Amino acid sequence: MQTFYNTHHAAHAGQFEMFRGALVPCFEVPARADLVLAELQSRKLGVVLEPQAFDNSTLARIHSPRYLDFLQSAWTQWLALDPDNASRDVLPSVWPGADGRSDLEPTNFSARLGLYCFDAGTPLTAGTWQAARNGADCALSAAASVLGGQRAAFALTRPPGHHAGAGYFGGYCFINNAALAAQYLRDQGLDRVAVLDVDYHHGNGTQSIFYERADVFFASIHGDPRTEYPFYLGHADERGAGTGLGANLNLPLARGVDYATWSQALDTALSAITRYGAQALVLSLGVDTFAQDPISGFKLHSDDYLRMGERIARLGLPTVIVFEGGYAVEAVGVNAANVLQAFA
Ligand code: SP5
Ligand code: ZN
Repeated sequence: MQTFYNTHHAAHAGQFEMFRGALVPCFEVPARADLVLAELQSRKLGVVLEPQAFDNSTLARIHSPRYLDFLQSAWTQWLALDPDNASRDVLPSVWPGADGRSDLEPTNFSARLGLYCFDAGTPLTAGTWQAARNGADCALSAAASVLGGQRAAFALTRPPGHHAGAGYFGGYCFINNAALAAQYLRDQGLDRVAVLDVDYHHGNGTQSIFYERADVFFASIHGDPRTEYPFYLGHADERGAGTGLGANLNLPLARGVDYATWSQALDTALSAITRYGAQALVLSLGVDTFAQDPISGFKLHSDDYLRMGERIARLGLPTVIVFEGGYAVEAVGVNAANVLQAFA
């Protein structure tokens, strides 16, 4: 399998995220991607490639121009407030809320920041744009590889992407890599594409991007949003809207479930994708479903990722695999590589 590795990923290295009134060290750290790469190399799983460079207009197929402008210039604006900001990450402290206007862009940087993100857990740093932008190239290159006839390709990148919407970041995500890959498959001529999101957290960004569209089916298996992040989206009654009605499938599960239960939801998702008639699959591969994950609540074990990979491969679809979450750093390489090995 071809792996498109983001050689710039470590340019994004947040220091702290807000948790219960305190700044705690980030869970989403550069070592995550390095350890997946090391595991792929030690197992000699396929070939590691540099991505091709795609134009910004490809990113604008998913993200709003004003959001991309903000993301690209945010660090410079942050430094303009105070040169001492160079040693501090950007974190928001104010949001428009349900009744504030988001059609107007405030002049104040902090106010604009709140328009473009939804949590205080996602530090933006000096290298965030560079890392996320190169990650988009990895996802698009993996999609191009699959269009070129490869059975599967892997975008090994961070920061992750599935919480990022058309116009906002959050949940450690800035650019929605899976959505970009799915859109690219559509733009290059496939009529029906499915995104399967197996990260522990609901892929609210991906869902929102495709919610009113019938040409991209979104299925997600995740912790029940009544208790789990990102809380405000991911319920079973969210089935799509307008022409997209029926093209969104959420399978929330209670904290604590193991692979026996989880895999039943996987079967449900895969059957729905088959019924939908997808011509290609984008897999948002988070391995934060692992029992030892420090911020999640499912109980999957390392061997379960082999079964997961086998089962998804049996769908028989050309598949773009995009790396998302997984924070048990010492196991993230083994778990992700298990999915890929079993798939290949
Ligand atoms: C891509 C992805 O997996 N994003 C997840 C974002 C989760 N952010 C909220 C984390 C809440 C951390 N709770 C800490 C509990 C530690 N005991
Ligand atoms: Zn996650």
